[in-house]
Amino acid sequence: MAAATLVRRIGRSGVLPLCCRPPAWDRTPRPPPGLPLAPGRSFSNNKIQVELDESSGVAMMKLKSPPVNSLSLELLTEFAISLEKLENNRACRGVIITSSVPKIFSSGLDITEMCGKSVEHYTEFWRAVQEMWLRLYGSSMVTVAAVNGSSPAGGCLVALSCDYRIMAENPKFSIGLNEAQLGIVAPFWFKDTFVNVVGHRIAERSLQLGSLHPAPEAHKLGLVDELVPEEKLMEKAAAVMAQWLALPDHARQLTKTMMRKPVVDRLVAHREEDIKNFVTFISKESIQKSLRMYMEMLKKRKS
Ligand code: CO8
Repeated sequence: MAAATLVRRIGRSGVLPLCCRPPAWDRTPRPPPGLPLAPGRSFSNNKIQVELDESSGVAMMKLKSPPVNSLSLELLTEFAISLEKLENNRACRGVIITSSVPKIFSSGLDITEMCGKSVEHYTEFWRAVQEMWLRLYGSSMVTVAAVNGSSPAGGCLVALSCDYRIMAENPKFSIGLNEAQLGIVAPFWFKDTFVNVVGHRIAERSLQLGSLHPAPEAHKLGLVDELVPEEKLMEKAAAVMAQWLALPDHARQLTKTMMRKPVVDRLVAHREEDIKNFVTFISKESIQKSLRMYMEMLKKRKS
C-alpha cells in the first residue's frame, strides 16, 4: 500500500497518527468496572477482524491475511489502528489476538516489504513495525495471544508482546525469533521483549541459533505459558482473560507499566536511530541477497 494511501487510511479511521499520541500509561486511566461504558464496536478491514463483546469487555482480534498472515505495511498499520480504537473504547478491557488462517498465527514481517524497495519505503515500513509493537507492548488492556499455528520472527514478537501466551499443542507448530536463519539480526527491542519472557540465557542461545521451537519445547522454555488441544484454545484464552480481568484495572495497569515502561522508553528514546540502523542494514546488497535466497528457499521447499 502506498504511503499516501496509508495516511488517508489512518485519517479515515478517525484516529490521530499513532506517533503523535502519548503511550497508553500517560493517558486517562480506564474507569473501574461498574461505571457506565461507552458503546462498544465491532469492526473489520481487509486484514483484521475485531469483535468486541461488551458484556465481558473482551475483544477478539483475528489476523486474516492469507496465505500466512505476513506482517505487511498494510497489516501492521491496520493492527496499530485496531489496537488504538480498542484502547480508546472504554467498553474494552482485554484483547485476545489470534489468527483466522489455518495452521498459521503469523509468518512474521512480510519479507517482500524488505526486498528491493526504496529507502523511503524501508523507513515507513520500519516505523510501522515499531508502532505496532509500541501499541501492543504498551497497551493498558489485558492482551492474550491464542497462538493457533506457526509463529516465526515478527509473529513470535506479537505473541511475546502480549501478557499471556497460550499455544495449540500441535508439535508441527513452531515459534521463535529465527532472524539469524535469514542472515538478519533481531533489533534490541525484539531481544528485550524476548529476554523479559524467557530470561537471558535462553534468549541468547535461541537468538544466536535462530531457533524455531516446536510447541512442546516452547512451553518448556517458558516462551509460551500454556499448551492446550487446538479445539480448546479459545475457551482457555477466554478463561485466562476472565482471571486477569477479575483484578482492579488500575492496579494491574500500573504494575504492567512498572514492568514494561523501561523497555518501551528505550525504543522511544532511540526510535529515529533504530530506523536509520534498519534502513542502512537492510539496504546492504549482502543482506538483500540473503533475503532473496531465503524467499527462493521458501518457494523451492513447496515444489
Ligand atoms: N513474508 C513474505 N512472504 C512469505 C512469508 C513472509 N514472512 N512467509 C511465507 N511467505 C510466502 C511464501 O513465500 C509463499 O509464497 P508463494 O505462495 O508465492 O510461493 C506463501 O507465503 C506460502 O508460504 P509456504 O508455502 O511456505 O506456507 P507453509 O504453510 O508451508 O509454511 C510458514 C508457513 C511456516 C510460515 C513458512 O512460510 C515460513 O517459514 N515462512 C518464513 C517465516 C519467516 O522466516 N519469517 C521471518 C520474517 S523476518 C521478521 O519477521 C523479523 C525481521 C526483523 C528485521 C530485522 C532487520 C534488521
